Formats: sequence, structure tokens, C-alpha cells
Amino acid sequence: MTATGETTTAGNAGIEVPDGYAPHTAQSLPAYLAGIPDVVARLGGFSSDWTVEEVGDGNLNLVFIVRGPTGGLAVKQALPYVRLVGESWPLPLSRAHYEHMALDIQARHAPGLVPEIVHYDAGLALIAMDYLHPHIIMRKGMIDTIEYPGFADAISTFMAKTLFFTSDLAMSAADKKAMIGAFSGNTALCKITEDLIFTEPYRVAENNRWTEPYLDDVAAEFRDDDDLKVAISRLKMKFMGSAEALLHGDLHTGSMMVTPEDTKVIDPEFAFVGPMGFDAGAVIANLLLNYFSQDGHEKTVGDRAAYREWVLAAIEAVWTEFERKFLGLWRDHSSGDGYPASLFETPSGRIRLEVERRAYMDRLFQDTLGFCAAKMIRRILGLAHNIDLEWIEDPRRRAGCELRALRMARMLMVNTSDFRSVTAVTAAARTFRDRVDVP
Ligand code: SR1
Ligand code: MG
Repeated sequence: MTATGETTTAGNAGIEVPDGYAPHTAQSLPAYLAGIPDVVARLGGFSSDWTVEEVGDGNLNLVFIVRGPTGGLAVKQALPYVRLVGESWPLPLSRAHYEHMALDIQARHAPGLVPEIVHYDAGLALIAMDYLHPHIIMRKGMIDTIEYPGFADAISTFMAKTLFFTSDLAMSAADKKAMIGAFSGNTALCKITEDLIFTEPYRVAENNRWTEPYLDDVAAEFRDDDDLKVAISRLKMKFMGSAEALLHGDLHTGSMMVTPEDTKVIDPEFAFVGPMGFDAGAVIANLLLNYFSQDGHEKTVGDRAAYREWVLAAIEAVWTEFERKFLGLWRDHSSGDGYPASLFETPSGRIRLEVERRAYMDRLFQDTLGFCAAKMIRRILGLAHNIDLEWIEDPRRRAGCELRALRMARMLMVNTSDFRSVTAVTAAARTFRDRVDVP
């Protein structure tokens, strides 16, 4: 299990490390940090007063928590390989550069919703940032049925602002192209997504795993489902070719640190300029996976019914608020080269543009549902699973939850246009949960 609540096994090949790079240890880090005035100011005292704990059991990186007399820091350092798999699966250190750039842009557009960067060292692929306390990874809180009343507002604001302000609706064509260029080198991280989300769950692949033997048949059925493979291929084409806005790129509930009052979005190392629905779909997918997992955690039948309803209400609020905020930004801040105001200056033009805005959001909703489905399927049939489901001890019971999620995801991906509203999605979740699919 990883720090962000995902679980992984397996790997690939080749490795190169730039001069000057070396991974830190809890022992080596204080002497390095002591040379950075902003860090010393944050931690207080002397390096001999600081405690360092390596807490990163995530898929990719080292993460240290450093505490001093006056404050704390989280220090994230990229390793030149996928941490959980080892050196057999190399991964470029440049992901820290993309994460740093993304955090900077997100902080500008969505202030207060990402951790503040205190120090960045490109050579060491290391970022020192706010130690978020008493926040916990949202995925873990949801397994413990903690409600987060501020979450929908925060994540919808984060998505509306980061996606709108980095799109052609807000940016000039030249600035937008420069941004695409700036993130275009994050190919290795995109390739992980292209393989693990859009390809491998739909064919035989060494990395794939699922709850055996209960899901053997449905895994085979998905590998043999041409309609599903066409649908996932269309989504993959959109992921690779639609440079709509700067995405977080891995916006699951393990990338959110929360308290009931506060939400911070972390870990944008998968950032690149892609289709907006990929981020929105990731949020909804992870909420739906949690919804379907709750049956597997119940001690007595129905003891999590109220929490399940909270999760569905959160899904509805996330989309409704996102749509409302995005449209509001478009009406008030359309400074980009898309939909030039000069084309819609007449009263009828203004009305037509408003109709078009609604149509744009409808298309974005359809994209969101497709990507949502893809994200659900990859967490059940692909390499990296999540603890919402993995922590259900009885494999048969877990498989039952997973099967219901898979059935719903397949329907969402192949019959996307049947879902015209977010309440149609939550209603379908209730229906699929009620089905007596026994693996
Ligand atoms: C090998 S990396 C597996 C997954 O971890 C990250 O959080 C992304 O979701 C990626 O797909
Ligand atoms: Mg991550």
C-alpha cells in the first residue's frame, strides 16, 4: 500500500542520473536543508533540533517530513525509477520539474488550494513545501467514513480555476502554445497513463492484476469486448491529442490532503496540457470507487448507508459546482482567443453564445464520464489499485464490490450519451449497487 492509498506491483527497463544528483536519506537531509535560509526560517532552531521521517511509501518518490521548533516541511524527492517496482522501471527525474511548474501555476490560479513551495532544487529533483497538518490523505478518511463538508466547494473551485485559466478561453493562443511546449516533455509520465489506464486493462499484460479467481471471467470479458475497446481507444486519442488545458493529471483522492474544513491538492507530477474531462473524471471515479467499496467495509448490513449517500451527494455537488463556477469564469473572464467577444456583440449573439457555453459543458460532461469510467476500470483490472477496495479483506466480498463498479463503468464508457446529468450517474450507481452480481 502506498502513502496516497494506491497499491502496486511489477515493472520494465534502462537508467540515467545527472551529475550531482543523489537521493537523500533521513540522515543526510538536515545538513542539506540547513544551507537554505527559507527552510531554516520555517523550521527554526538548528539542524540538530530537527527530526526527519521518511514517510513516502507512494508509487514513485521519496517523501520526508521534517519538523523543527517553529514549523514543519514536506520534502519530496524524485527517484530515477518507479519506487515500488525498483530500478528495473526507470522514470525521469524531470517529473519534479513538471510538478514544480504545475504547482506554481495552480497556486496562481487557485490560491490556498495547493501547498506552498518553500524551496526547489532542480538538480536534486527535490521540492520542499508546506507540511500539511492535521490533514490526511482523503482516501483514508473516506474509508473511515469521515465526511468532508468543504471538499466539493474546494475541488470544484480548483478544477474550474486551473482548467479555465489555462484554456484557450482565458489565454492568448501564443501563451497557450508556450504552455503546451513547457509541459510537452513530460512524456514518460503520460506514457504511464497511456499504458496503465488506456491500454493494459483491455489486453493481456504482465502488470495487470485483479481479485482472482472471482474476477477472472469479467477480466476476460473486458479483453474480448470490442465496443469497450473502441470506447477506450477514443478516450486515449482524446487524452493524447486534445490540448485543452493544464491538467493535474492524477487527480484521485490520494492526491488530496484534507481536514473537514480544508482541502489541498498535491502531487501534480503527471501535469500536461490535455483534455479537461480527464481531471474531472478522475475525481468522480475515485468517489464512485469509494461508494462501491463501502459495502465491503460494513460490519452490519446498512451501517454505512448514510456515508454512501454522502459520497453520492458529494459527486453531484462536485460536478454542479464545477459547471457553475466554470461558466461564471467564462462569462466574466473570457480574455482568451477562443470564442472572441467581438463575434458575439449583438443581443442575439450574446444569447447564442450562452447556448453554446451550455453545449460546451455538455460535451465536457460526456468526456468526464468516459474518463471516469476508464479510471474506475484501471483501478480494478490494471496495475495500480486503491485501498478503498484493497482493504476489504474477504476477497469474495471485495470482488462483489469491484464487479458492481466494473459493470457501471462499462455502461458509462460505452453508453456515455445515455447519461445527460450527474443525477443520472448517481442514480445509476444506486442501481448497479443493488444488482445481485455475484462473482
Ligand atoms: C507506476 S505509477 C502507477 C500510478 O501511480 C500514480 O499515482 C498514477 O496514478 C499512476 O498511474
Ligand atoms: Mg501521486
